[in-house]
Amino acid sequence: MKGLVISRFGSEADIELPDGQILRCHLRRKLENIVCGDRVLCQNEGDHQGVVTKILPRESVLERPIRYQGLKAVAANLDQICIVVSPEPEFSSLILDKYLVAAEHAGINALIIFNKADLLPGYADIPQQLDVYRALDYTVLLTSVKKPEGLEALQQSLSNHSSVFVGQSGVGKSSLVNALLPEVQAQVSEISDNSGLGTHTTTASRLYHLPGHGILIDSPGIREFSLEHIDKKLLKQGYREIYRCSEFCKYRDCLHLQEPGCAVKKAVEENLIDKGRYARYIKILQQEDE
Ligand SMILES: Nc1nc2c(ncn2[C@@H]2O[C@H](COP(=O)(O)OP(=O)(O)OP(=O)(O)O)[C@@H](O)[C@H]2O)c(=O)[nH]1
Ligand SMILES: [Mg+2]
Ligand SMILES: [Zn+2]
Repeated sequence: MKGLVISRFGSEADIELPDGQILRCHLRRKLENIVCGDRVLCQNEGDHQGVVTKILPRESVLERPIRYQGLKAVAANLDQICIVVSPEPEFSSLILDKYLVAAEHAGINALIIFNKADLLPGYADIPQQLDVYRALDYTVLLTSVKKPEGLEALQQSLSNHSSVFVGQSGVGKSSLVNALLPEVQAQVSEISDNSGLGTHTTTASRLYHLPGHGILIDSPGIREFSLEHIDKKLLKQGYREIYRCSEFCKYRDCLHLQEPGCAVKKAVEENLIDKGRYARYIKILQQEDE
């Protein structure tokens, strides 16, 4: 029978069956890469145990590279990637850009959620930094779980979509899930005083149903989001304004470094392309670490 992957841990997964029941299933070795949001075929083997026999074709998949392991799927069958950022842990345009590149690469619409808006105006420069993204037609929502603020607008943006929350550990992904779905009690914990970083509270992705139609997947935060799997030529497609402009470069394979007749460099000089975005594109291109 058909099922939907609700959660995945080690060699097992929780599968939601058409009648709403959750069946804990064993995963065969060759089906090891199943993730939240996957639609699968499974068999009930009795005793509240089942086995997944097949992954049905995916409409979309968000992937990220894991060091020494290669590409790993994060979630499947999404139509929206919600990148959650916050003032604490420290906001990083570079990390945001990397998620956006991954979203563009996967062909999935991205939504930027600036959470912990209650910590403004101490960090009033961040909404300004986000204006660059608004100008690129990304939707940016300001939310606060503590105040609370912006949660209705967020709910509206999520309804009728299949979304995943991604972002650094500690930005408040699970807190937002709890605020949106009061019957859910996802585990949440404080940011470490020493490092100012999140403590990797969520250890496995988990799929929730939203009221009406819509799916929301909470994912574990990551400290580093490298883009090693993205081909250099594809990277520029991940920067949508660079991609649009590259059509006017003299050379089709222009990487916008020092090539003659580069329309992107010209647009940067003329302030038509944001200097910060271009600098980060170059930084990722040259694979520099922060
Ligand atoms: N001030 C403030 N704190 C918040 C807000 N949302 C979440 N927090 C706090 O941020 C901390 C981390 O929240 P989590 O929801 O566990 O963060 P997460 O993104 O799920 O972290 P991981 O599961 O590790 O990826 C907790 O102490 C929350 O109470 C907010 O809107 N304002
Ligand atoms: Mg969490
Ligand atoms: Zn160029």
